[in-house]
Amino acid sequence: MRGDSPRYALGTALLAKRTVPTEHCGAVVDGAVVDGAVVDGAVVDGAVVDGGYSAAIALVNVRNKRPASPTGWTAGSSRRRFAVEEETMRRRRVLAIATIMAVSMLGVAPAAAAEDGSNPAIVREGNQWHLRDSLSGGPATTSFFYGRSGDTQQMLCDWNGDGTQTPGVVRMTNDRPQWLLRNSNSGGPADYSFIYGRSGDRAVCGDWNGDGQQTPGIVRELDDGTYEWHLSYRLSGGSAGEIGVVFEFGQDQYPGDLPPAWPVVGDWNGNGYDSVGIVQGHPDGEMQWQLRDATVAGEPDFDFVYYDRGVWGDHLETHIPIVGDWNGDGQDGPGVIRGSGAVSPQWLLRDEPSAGSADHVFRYGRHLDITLSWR
Ligand SMILES: [Ca+2]
Ligand SMILES: [Ca+2]
Ligand SMILES: [Ca+2]
Ligand SMILES: [Ca+2]
Repeated sequence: MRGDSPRYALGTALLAKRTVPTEHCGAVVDGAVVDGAVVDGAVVDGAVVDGGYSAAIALVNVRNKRPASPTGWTAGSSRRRFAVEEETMRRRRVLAIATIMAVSMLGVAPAAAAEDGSNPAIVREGNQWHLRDSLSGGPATTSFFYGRSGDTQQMLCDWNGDGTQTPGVVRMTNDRPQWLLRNSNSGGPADYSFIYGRSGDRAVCGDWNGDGQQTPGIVRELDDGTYEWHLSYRLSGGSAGEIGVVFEFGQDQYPGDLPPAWPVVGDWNGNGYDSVGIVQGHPDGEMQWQLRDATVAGEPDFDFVYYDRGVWGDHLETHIPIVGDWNGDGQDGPGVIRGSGAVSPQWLLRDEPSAGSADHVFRYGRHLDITLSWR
């Protein structure tokens, strides 16, 4: 398969032109080949970008680590010094070209907003973010590192109201959940950092008040399986009553058993306000969605089964709910991501919040990736 890959072939050709010491060449070639994703990429969508990213980093590392001048060339005639400088410049040019080519060819594109509806995103090993800009399998269109592998929760929301959803993570700090939110789809420091919630809470985010800015929420399971929702209007900590609303909605009918009832949030009626819901897995394999349009206690506005072939308590095959506005009409719909160890997870997405068949089906990511939507 390697010989079929233009990425590998051109990367090798470019790298072979360079005259850096052998061990540095080896590092780059190892990066290009081992992570070069020809093997991974053929099996699992999205892996190609890993290779691009690693190769690009490897090139940068080589440039940084390379000795300032080759041994034996440090002293000599002006002609020799000129030769050293020219050689250095030539290497820099080749390295720059190789880096640019590796970055552009291997798919490490600058962060860009998705234009239409929601699209797939995955987080691998807790802090490797891969975003794709269409409802289809293939390489990621934006990849970056954010957070730490030990962070407990990952999400994508529009924290600053500019129309683009960007990462947020929750990290346990002194047994309290620390929220670290960033305004761009790239690596770097958090733009907002605060403590919110308790250990054991599940984190969500949404635009609860319709102002275009998405803010945190937490879901706390009470002793009887009832879910208590705390929705905040601010990007800061504070007591529940001061910064938002608190109410109960939904109940895990089989508390302590697998699968759990998953909390979900979305704009089910397309009015610009996000609200709440739960997805209850049942022993017969049905996934029941109970969604409410208001952020107060009450009966579900939608109650339907979407996907009836879930596998109860089977650790080898997972069925994880996902929510997104897949067709870009302003209304969120349900989805199920079906995964098992051997193949790339299958995304089964539906436009309407109702029972029926999937409108969008594709494979993206790897088993045990965290699956998210973004726009
Ligand atoms: Ca934003
Ligand atoms: Ca808001
Ligand atoms: Ca709504
Ligand atoms: Ca929609």
